[in-house]
Amino acid sequence: KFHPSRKITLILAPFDGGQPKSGVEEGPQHLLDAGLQSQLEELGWTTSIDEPLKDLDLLGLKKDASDVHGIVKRPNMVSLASQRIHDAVKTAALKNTLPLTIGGDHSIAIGTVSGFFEAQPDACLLWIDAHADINTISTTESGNLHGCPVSFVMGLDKESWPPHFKWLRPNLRADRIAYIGLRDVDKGEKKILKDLGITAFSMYHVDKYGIGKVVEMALKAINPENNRPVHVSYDVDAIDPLFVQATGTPVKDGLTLREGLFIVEEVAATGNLAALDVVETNPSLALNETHVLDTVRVGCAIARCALGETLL
Ligand code: EXY
Ligand code: MN
Ligand code: MN
Ligand code: MN
Repeated sequence: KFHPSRKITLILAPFDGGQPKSGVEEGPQHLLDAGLQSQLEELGWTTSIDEPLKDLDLLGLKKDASDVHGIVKRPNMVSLASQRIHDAVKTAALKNTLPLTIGGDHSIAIGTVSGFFEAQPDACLLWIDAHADINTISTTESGNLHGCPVSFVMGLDKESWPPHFKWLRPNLRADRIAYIGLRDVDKGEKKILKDLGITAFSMYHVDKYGIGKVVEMALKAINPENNRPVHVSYDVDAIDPLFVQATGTPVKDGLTLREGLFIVEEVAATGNLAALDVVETNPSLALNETHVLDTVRVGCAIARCALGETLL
């Protein structure tokens, strides 16, 4: 429904500033090397590539020891990168192409979500993750901004924001986001989810209702008339580490690979997918080459299933 012309802007976000482990910035190149672009073209999409971080001195920014705000690490680096990504996603969406952003760590969603919702204010967001990524500047215990993107785009605890984020206009409402796959949620995050009444399906709910019902309930909550553009922000750690080993914060007892792909197959079937992020593949955290290939293949499969690949 939203992309009859089937054009994708592939936005590369080789970014690791939202967390401490190097290697996640190599994710985009690995997915490209695995043939992502031709796989999407095979499905009938035209693709073009945008590299919004290309002329940012990421290595230099990473070395800047003064880039801290209390316990929060690298607010300047994360802000600069997310602003570039915000502009790229917004521009892609306004050109009637589907922004597919490849990370990189999940802090880049500060840019993808805020940018997409500026272009499509009626959109809704499905966040697929083992984690809720909704810590605020006050609740974060790690100081890693990849645990905080949702709180930024919702404007939570804005008084405490590092000054670098002045450019950011929060535009995500609590009734427009639903989570699937949660199983490692901090105490402070649980309180936020509860207080704001955010729709969240943990692995408990997947076990209780089955993935089919969970996806149905999640979409019903954020898109009751089935007429809103849907942004899916997909953290590969939602899927069990049996299938996805090469990621920075793996959590056991996750989605099976089929459950993980089914979620995006269902979104694809609604015809409403309008933006997609695939984040947190970190090839250097694998124990062997098979693990790297497995994880990278899962990243590509998520994109293909979201963009129309079917089993039959
Ligand atoms: N909740 C923890 C934190 O805030 O540090 C862990 C966050 C991990 C975030 C990963 C990418 O989804
Ligand atoms: Mn995440
Ligand atoms: Mn803007
Ligand atoms: Mn995660």
